[in-house]
Amino acid sequence: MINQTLVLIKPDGLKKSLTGNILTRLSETKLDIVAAKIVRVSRQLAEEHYRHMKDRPFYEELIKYMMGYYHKKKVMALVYWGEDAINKVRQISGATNPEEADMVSIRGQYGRITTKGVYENVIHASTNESEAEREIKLWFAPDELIVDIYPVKEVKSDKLLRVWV
Ligand code: IDP
Ligand code: MG
Repeated sequence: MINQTLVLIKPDGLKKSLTGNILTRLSETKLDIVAAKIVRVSRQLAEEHYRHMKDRPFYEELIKYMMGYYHKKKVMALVYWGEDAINKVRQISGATNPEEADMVSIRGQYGRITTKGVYENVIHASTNESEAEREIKLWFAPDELIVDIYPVKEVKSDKLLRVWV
């Protein structure tokens, strides 16, 4: 089944200069990248992304991690699309806990657990179709994807826009 999934290269992945390595590993899936950008993560975005983790003891540390506690406060967001995209990307990413992850998975290769107990696991990947839909819509606007994955509507807006001079 063809589906799509949100991938985030988390701040530790960027800080460790792993962007190229992670994208190379992901290219093994032979999936298509249909959207990509660098994002500065606000607290609001981090909290919305991880809203299902709110009751966990490590929640506050997790939010700080996603906002970036290194000077490189950014993540790379991508949408991968193709046959069984969600499972393929989860598979190559590895288990959540980098110590338990298969050593040749992305998290097994590059992740670590901090002394504060945060799983710095360098990559996020959606786990199922409804999570992927929620997350892709959270991180991307329709026009940032080169394919129309979900239905869109047109609205008139008098919002102030920044344009090139
Ligand atoms: P996932 O990223 O494999 O889908 P989730 O359970 O959705 O795993 O957790 C979201 C993120 O929260 C993980 O990627 C990891 O960074 C962090 N996390 C999850 N469980 C723990 C934990 O037990 N201790 C510390 N951090 C955790
Ligand atoms: Mg998850």
